[in-house]
Amino acid sequence: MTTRDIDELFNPRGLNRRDGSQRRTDAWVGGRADTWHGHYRESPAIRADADSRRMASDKEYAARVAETLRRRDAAFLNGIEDSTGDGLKIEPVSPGIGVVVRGVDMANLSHAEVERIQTLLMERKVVFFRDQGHITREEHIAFGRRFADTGLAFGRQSALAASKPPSDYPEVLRLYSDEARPFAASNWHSDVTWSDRPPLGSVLLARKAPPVGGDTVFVDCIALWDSLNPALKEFLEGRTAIHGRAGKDEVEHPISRTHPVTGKNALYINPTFTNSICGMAAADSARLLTRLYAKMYSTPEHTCRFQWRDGSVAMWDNRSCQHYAVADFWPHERLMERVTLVDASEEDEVPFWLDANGERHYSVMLTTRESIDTPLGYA
Ligand SMILES: O=C(O)CCC(=O)C(=O)O
Ligand SMILES: [Fe+2]
Repeated sequence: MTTRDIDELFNPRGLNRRDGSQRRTDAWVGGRADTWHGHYRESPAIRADADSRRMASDKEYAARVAETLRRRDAAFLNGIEDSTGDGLKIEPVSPGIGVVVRGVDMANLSHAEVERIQTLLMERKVVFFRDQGHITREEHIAFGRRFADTGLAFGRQSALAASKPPSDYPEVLRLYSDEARPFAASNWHSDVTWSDRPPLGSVLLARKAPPVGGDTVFVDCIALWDSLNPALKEFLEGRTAIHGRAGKDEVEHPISRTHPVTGKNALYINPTFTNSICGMAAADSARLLTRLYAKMYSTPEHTCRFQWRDGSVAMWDNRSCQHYAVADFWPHERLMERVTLVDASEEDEVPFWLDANGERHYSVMLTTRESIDTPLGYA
């Protein structure tokens, strides 16, 4: 595919199309500017594993998908109680990503609850709990260990933790901001993609939520991958991008990352850590990344937004979603504590793309692991 072909894929359509009478000079590709006439089916179709383009032309097929979605959403909206009778109530935050699970005490989880939460995490990419302010740091860590191993701030990378003042809980990352120390991770990212072993996920607890603002937004990267034009998917599949700092902590990750549990592919680039697409001229890579980001971060259909209260928790799958902490709450205090989850096996922990023959193509660290001693930011 040539650069021209790629440009064509991103050309505005519908109301925003370029024609003789209407000459847009921007390169906007987000929102619905690159839309096609069936776009309103796109996000629902992804949830049903359906083909939105076929839905546009095949009415019977579309009706079957509609039925599937009605049933699925009704089940969710009823806050279904599991057949195992675990008494958990679930409440979707959006149709595709995010779910609040009620009736959980993180300090006291049954085996069935762990399994249910794990399943929900795989399906919904981020799971929220309320009213967990009572849990101790030990219990926070112990909760994480029901699902995976726990790491330090950067997952397997211990460097920063080692440089911090010793604490009784090196596994608990404290994120504090107030008037004098304003801070928010207000940049789209998935954690630690400058490493070849980014953490599997995190369990973030609001010890003190601001009275207003400071929400966190999550975006579903599997839906983002699915929503790309098929020709662009084909172009990107098997390609890699460089993340990190030149000569310091550079790693080559697949752009389409296959999830080790669900087998689904996620769009695995982010403007915080990704530098360039391999095998493309710098200008072409920059242009394509910019367009992909514009699409990724301006499609609210694939996002959910969580409003924190004291004791609220977000547990995310770092392989299938990205997040952004909204920096609108200054001068208020916001204190978050995070336990970082890592895979037990390096085989699953190192990102990979699974090709059609079932072969895994792993990320490659371009600098030595030791050179990650001074990581990029905290995220
Ligand atoms: O503060 C937040 O809401 C998110 C912070 C963050 O990016 C992280 O913990 O990885
Ligand atoms: Fe983060």
